[in-house]
Amino acid sequence: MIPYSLLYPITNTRRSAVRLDGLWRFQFDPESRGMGEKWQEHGLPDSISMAVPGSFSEVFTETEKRDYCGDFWYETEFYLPSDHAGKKQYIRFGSVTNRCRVYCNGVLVAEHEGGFLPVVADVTDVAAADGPNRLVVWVNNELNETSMPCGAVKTTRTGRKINAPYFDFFNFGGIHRSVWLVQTNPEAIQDYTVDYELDGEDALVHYQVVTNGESPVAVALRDTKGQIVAQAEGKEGTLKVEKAHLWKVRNAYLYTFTATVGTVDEYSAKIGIRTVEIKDNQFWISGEKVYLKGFGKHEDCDMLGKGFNYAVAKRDYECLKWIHANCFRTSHYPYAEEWYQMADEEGFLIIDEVPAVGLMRSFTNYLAAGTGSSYTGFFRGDHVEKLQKHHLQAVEEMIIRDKNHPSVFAWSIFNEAETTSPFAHDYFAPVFARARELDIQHRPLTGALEKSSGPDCCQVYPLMDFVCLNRYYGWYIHGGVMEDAEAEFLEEMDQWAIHYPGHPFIFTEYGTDTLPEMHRLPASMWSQEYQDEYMEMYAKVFDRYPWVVGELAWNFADFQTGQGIMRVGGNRKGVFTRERQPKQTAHLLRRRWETK
Ligand code: BDP
Repeated sequence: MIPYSLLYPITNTRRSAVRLDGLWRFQFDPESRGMGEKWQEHGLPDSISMAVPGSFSEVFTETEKRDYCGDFWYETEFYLPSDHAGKKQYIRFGSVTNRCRVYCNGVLVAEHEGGFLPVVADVTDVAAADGPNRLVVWVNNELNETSMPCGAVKTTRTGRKINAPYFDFFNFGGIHRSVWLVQTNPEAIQDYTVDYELDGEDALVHYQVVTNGESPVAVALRDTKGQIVAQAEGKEGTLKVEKAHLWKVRNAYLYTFTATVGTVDEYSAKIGIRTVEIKDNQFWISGEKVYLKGFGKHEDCDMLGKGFNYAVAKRDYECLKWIHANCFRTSHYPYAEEWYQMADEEGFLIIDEVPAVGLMRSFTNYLAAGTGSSYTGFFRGDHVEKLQKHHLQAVEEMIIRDKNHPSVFAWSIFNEAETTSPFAHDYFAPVFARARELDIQHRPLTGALEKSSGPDCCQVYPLMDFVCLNRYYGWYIHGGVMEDAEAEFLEEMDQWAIHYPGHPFIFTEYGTDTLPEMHRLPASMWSQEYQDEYMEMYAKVFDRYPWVVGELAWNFADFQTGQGIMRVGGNRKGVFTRERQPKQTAHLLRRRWETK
């Protein structure tokens, strides 16, 4: 069964969507008593208020609350719209991290594993017409080796559980994205898919609309002035657009695609007509060669944690435009859908990454990954089957959710997994195959490789259409000795040229932790000057190899991580600070990217 995530909620004359965001009730449940005491039925006995969307960790002032690991609960009430009779009602969460069970008036209506993709609950039969309806959500944020992302749970001497991630960002928990009450007719659109073909100046938009009934389907495409430019009938078909405006990088043109089902449903969304090709070792978007410039990002901000906020996203896009970026990777999980809508509109390219991070057993994974000493036998053991099941589920949910965004031009199947054993190949082959099967646009697939995944031993890059490298020569390796860093870097690049010719490569991570207040002459690690020298060295190496067709620096902004002797208030590799102000190197990248 395809996991339809109920299209992004919209309101029109046939369907409605109401945001349930705001202050919800919230309670920690360290002893996991709630279920036995039936909090799901009676409500939370001793709750406080909590912002939705938001991460609870980022608002508290006490260590135990910030680092809380275990079960926690949310509760709110909702009323059905007045015209609800004979309609279907759904509650849709953009995400709940890391897993949840949703109860409406005491009845279990949804269960979801994974914290970065939508959770949909059908509440039609349990929500009362005369409300209020009690919505209670059990959430758990414990990491393990079958969850996406992976990690473990440790217990302190006082018996307090804490998360021990195998990845380098704070494991923020909570309801991170908007919650909607969606109303549709019983017969409704479940999903739609578009694909493009260019025919001279014209474009063919091949479409499929999935409904749960037999009423006739009609589709129309409108230009930015609202004029219909093509129409068709049927659940599948082709729209011919004469003299099509193509969606181009940083020069987006969006049409409005509308599907109508008899008199019962209508769904509209913005689409961009564009093609994605790899030829001659390069990316071509809508027939134009594109060099990728930008960052790996995080959903991360002061006070919000991973909570989505329009103003923060808007600021990020303004910074991206200022620095002349054209691309980012949603490291290390699919972001809130609004990020993609904004990228569609601004003409940014996105490498959409599934939350497969930490597939390597290490509490300082970044160190193991950065230095290339990471083999831990991860893909052997009892956890693997379940992990792969969750991985496949996340790939399916991500592709179903994001496939129609013109900004999404590639899928990343993992970040820095342990790829050097044959077990890794056996693990990943079906996951890549499933992604290929699901995406009718056949977008290229990739994964981000850490240092150990070298050209001579990585078992997984042959599955990829282009290769993403995360490299830290000059930071984790030969930190402070730039000539050795450069020499070893060049040696590796020459090996890649021999082992995987004919494929484009991009850098999806390279960077140095840099304190905005620290200046040093001569440059030394952690200073603004060192970040500049490092970026200059990387630029020189990139420019030497014509098959390097993109540079996504690590990271767009400083971000929160767990505590550690190598983390000063988080990861400081941001080119911008966590407050989204430029470090010195932002100016250097801006100059380079203006003409690159
Ligand atoms: C890589 C990881 C990334 C880390 C980065 C770093 O992919 O999540 O934040 O290194 O060390 O290992 O900054």
